[in-house]
Amino acid sequence: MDLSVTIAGVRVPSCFMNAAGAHCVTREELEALGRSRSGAIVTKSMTLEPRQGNPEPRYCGFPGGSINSMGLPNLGYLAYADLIPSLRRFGKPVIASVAGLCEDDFVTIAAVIDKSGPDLIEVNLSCPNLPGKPQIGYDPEASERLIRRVRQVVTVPMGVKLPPYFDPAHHDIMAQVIGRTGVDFLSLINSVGNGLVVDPERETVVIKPKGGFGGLGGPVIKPIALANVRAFWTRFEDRLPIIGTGGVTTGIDAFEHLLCGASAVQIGTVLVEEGLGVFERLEQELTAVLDRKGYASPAACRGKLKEL
Ligand code: IRO
Repeated sequence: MDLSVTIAGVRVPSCFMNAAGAHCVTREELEALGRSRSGAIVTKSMTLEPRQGNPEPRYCGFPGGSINSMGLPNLGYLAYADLIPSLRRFGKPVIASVAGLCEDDFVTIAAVIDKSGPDLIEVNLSCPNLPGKPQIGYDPEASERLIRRVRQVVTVPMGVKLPPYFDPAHHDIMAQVIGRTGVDFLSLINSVGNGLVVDPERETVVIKPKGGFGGLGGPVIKPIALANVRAFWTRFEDRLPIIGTGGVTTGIDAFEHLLCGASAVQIGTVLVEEGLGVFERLEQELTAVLDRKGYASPAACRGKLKEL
C-alpha cells in the first residue's frame, strides 16, 4: 500500500517518521534516518550554541513508556544549517526542529535554518526539561509573540510542536493563537512534562536531572496524545495538517492517530527502544489494518473517528 501523505504541500513518502529528539542529534544518526524507511528526517531541536545536555542517566525506558530529561543536547544550529543541504540527497523531506533558550534565539535560528533549505520547520514550544524555563506553549501570549516573530523570517511551511493540554478551554485559546498567526501545521504532542518514575527496589528516581522529573513518552501517553490530536482536528479539520506523536508502538496505534485527525505520525520512545527497523514493522502493521478496514490510504481514514 502507498503510505505517502502530504503535509502543508510537502509530499512525505511514508506517514511514519522519527519524533524530534529520537535518533537525530548527530550527522550519523540523521544519515541513518535518511537510509531508513522513515518518511522524513526530523532533526533534534537546535539551540544557538552546541549543548551537552543534562547529566546522565537522562533517559529511562520502563514497561509503560519512557521518561527523559535530556536537556536539549544538540550540535548547535550552525552545524545543522551545514548538514541540511546534504540530508536532502535521501529524497525525503527534512524537518528542522527549532528551539532556543529565549525568544530572540528562535528568530535567529529560524532565519538561518530557513536559508539552509529544509522542507518544513517545526518550532518547539514545549521542551519540558530546561530548569527554570517553563514550556512556552503553556503561555499563550508568549507563544503568539514568538510564532509571529519566527513566521516573519521563515519562507518554508512552519509548524509548531505543542505540549499536551488537559482542558478544552486551553485548546480553544491555543487554537485561536494558531489560527491567527499563520501556522501551517501542528505537531502534537511533546512529552507529557514533569512526570516521575520510581524504582521501588532501589528506592530511587530513574533519571538524574531535576530530581528525577522528566517528560513522559510511549504507551502511557497515547490517550493524551489522541485527545490533543482530536481536539485540534475538530477545531481546524482539513485546514491545518496535524502530525500525531505520542504512544505509537504499533500500526494500530498509528491508525488511532489517523482516525483522530493526524495526517502522519512521529515515533519517539519505540524508535529509541527498537531501533530503525521499527519503521518497516509499523508500515506492515498499518498496511494490514488499513487493508482489513477497506481504507486505500492513510488519508482515507483521517479524522473519521465516530462518536457514540
Ligand atoms: O530534554 C529534551 O531535550 C527534550 C526536548 I528539547 C523536548 O522537546 N521534549 C523532550 O521530551 N525532551
